[in-house]
Amino acid sequence: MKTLINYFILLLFIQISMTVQAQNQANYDESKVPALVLPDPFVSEKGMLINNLADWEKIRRPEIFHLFESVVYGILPKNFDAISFEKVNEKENPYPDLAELEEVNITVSRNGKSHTMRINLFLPKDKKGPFPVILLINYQPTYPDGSLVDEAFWPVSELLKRGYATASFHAETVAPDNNETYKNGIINTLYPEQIGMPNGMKAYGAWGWGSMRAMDYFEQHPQIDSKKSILVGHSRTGKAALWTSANDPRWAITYANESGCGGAALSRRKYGETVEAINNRFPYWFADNFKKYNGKEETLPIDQHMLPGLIAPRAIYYSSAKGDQWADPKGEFLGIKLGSRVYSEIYGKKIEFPSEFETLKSPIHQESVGYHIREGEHNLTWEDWSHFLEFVGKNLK
Ligand code: GTR
Repeated sequence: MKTLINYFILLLFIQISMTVQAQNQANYDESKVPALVLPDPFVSEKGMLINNLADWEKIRRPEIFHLFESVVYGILPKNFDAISFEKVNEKENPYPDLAELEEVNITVSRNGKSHTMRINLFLPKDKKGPFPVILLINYQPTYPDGSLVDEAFWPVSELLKRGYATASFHAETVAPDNNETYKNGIINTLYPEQIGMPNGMKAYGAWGWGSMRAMDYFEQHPQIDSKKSILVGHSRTGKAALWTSANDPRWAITYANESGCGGAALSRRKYGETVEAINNRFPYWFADNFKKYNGKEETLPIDQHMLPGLIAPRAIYYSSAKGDQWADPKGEFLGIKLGSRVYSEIYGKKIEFPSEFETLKSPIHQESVGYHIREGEHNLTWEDWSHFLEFVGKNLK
């Protein structure tokens, strides 16, 4: 036992020192950012100019989706044989006056095997549904005191008071956030054929799959207005939220807070966290193919400014923190600013982003696309939520 504990302490120590080393070696100097030559979202692989909805949806969107699936995130499998929902009663409801708590086991089977994941859903009490719902993909396995909610990160009571239902599931319930154990969830049980495939699913595919199963639950729930479903992720789960929504059109609004490298930020800027840094520290997040671009971001057939177009015309929101240079706030801003062109040029949304990042007035809330940057460090704070909720108020139709 003692040896095992020592082993985990050693692993933790190695992980922390790899992080510090990677962050210290990163480029934070704008003058060293390479001149950006980005792939064009509006030119097809055969060189055809894409400037209308039919060509976008029939030709270019599928091309871009396929590239993200094969070289960045890996497959998010959609097939299974059966799904069932069972309410359990294990934890105390932290909001007996404000909410009904539903702890739900979702069991999915495929090829004779099954996996059970858990979501926790709070429904406003003494208000009339059906309610819009906000799902947070949470990666804190359990809060230190064993509670279901940490208000500093997931402000459940504020959301309930504003008339939203809100739910979360822990990433661990479908794929542990760990290089040694990430397969010990749906990958081993339900989708073992994905193992070893260069474009096979890893943690992001699995976390996206979990979000889709939560949506399956919302869709059959009489107290939820599933057409008004909102998906939220911070950092690693912000990347997962974006990939989920690119796969699943049932999400009305998608919010990625400080999702950085492999999420909001342009990879070609090589500012802060790079493709190599993220693949070395988290080899189990993205498809194995992504590793081919370690140090060679300029050879990627896509860049992250092409990701919002996969979610369009549904609403999308990004945010950054000035103290979170590792996530490259300017790269995140450019990701959404350039990404919003599909919203305006193909879907006719009214969007005007400021041209300069350095002088922008935050928040920027446009039709279906929004962004803010705040002071402070890497975190999902009430300030982030409150800007986002204002955007939701304007865009949830
Ligand atoms: C960091 C990682 C980032 C981001 C972050 C987080 O260590 O480098 O890409 O995902 O973790 O999830 O908090």
